[in-house]
Amino acid sequence: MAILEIKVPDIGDFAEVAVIELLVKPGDSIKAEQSLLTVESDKASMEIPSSHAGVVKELRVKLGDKVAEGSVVLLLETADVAAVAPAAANVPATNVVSAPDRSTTSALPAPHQPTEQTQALPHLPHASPSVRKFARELGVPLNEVKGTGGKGRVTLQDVQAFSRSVMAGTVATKAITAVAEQKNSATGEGAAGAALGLIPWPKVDFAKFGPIERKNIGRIQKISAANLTRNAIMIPAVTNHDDADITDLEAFRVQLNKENEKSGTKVTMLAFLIKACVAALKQFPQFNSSLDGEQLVLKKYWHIGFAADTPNGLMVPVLKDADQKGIVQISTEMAELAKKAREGKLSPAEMTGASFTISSLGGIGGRYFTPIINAPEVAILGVCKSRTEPVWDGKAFQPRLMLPLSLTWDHRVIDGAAAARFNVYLAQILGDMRRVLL
Ligand code: CAO
Repeated sequence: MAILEIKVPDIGDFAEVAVIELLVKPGDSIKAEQSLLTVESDKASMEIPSSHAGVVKELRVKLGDKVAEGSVVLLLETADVAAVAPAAANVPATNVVSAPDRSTTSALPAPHQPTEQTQALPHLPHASPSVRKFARELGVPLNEVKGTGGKGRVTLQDVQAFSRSVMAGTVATKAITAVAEQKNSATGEGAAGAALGLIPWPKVDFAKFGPIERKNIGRIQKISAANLTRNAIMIPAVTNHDDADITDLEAFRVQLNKENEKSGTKVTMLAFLIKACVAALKQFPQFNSSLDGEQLVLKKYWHIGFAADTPNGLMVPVLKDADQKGIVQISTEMAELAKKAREGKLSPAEMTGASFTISSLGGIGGRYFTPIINAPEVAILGVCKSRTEPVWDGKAFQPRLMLPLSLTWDHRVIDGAAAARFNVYLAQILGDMRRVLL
């Protein structure tokens, strides 16, 4: 065992730099090359790595301290004394201060170059490399985050809080506002598109080409537009298409509706889809989650939103606890929620809390489409109209009723293989609903 002094290595042209972030504390076990602290000059910020693996015994610096090349930043207890070999370098950055088994020696940590040149990016606020990396991973525009650290430095907490506000819809980034303004503005006067480097929205005198009528855009449509724009821009979304053979399920549905004719409850394919989706969500829990900063929130409830076309625009009522309800109850509740949506009578509670959404155009038509994820959910299923198609069974083509499925998913949480598996599993369930019992 040896106690090493870990020192600030050669940091280039900077005479003195300030400690802005401590990345380890006494008692921490660290690996060689692990970052110990972040220092910052007025030109750059950089992380100081450890030359050895070991346990931090004592920190010799605190936030705000000024350090220079050779300053001791911490004492490290290491068993790695063999690695403390004399290095062919003129700046010892590590000294053994207590080495019962060996004589004093020194080693140079791996050279570490400044990782961020703020000089080259004059508009970027102060932030450590790890905070910049974190912001980049989340897609958070750092120059829009208000820093609460010293000299207005943006901290990890600032980035997390900003990201949460955007997800909650209380804050919009300039990029979102710009596109929303452009999309919301019938006249294209929203100049904020410039923030995205986009050319201005085309401004056309339509009356020059023929008669026109102007209508104000409704409140619900405006809200939807802002949300859809944010979700379309911020989520790296991909859509996988597949088909489910619902021949037997449709026969069962028709029979069920005959049986329930007197009660008046009509079961549509959407009720089965909700039930089948719950089974698939249980099988692939990441589809029933949300991103929250650095964490994934996996939900242990299955509340399914469904898009409803209403005279006022798109609404998404939420069928709560779909896992605990049977097909007939789901159908009844869905019909009530859809009616309320069309009458504009949904309460906020009936429109919130969804963990996954289905958008069914099955009653209308079409083959496939690419629905936009209803943030902060991470996936949405689009469904179109089923039709009878010739399906090869290995010997002959059979007429089968096929349902087109389009699953859009957030690539930050889900990957293509999982999405393909989700669709395959969902199609299996719809092919034989007995599988929900498994
Ligand atoms: N394939 C074939 N037929 C289908 C079907 C499908 N996938 N889904 C529904 N149908 C049939 C129903 O069985 C019903 O047939 P009958 O009239 O013969 O009984 C008919 O289509 C109409 O169904 P519906 O639309 O009334 O009922 P639903 O449960 O399927 O859907 C609701 C309810 C509220 C989701 C729907 O009315 C609606 O608003 N859909 C539009 C959703 C939308 O706008 N999505 C896009 C969002 S992105 O802008």
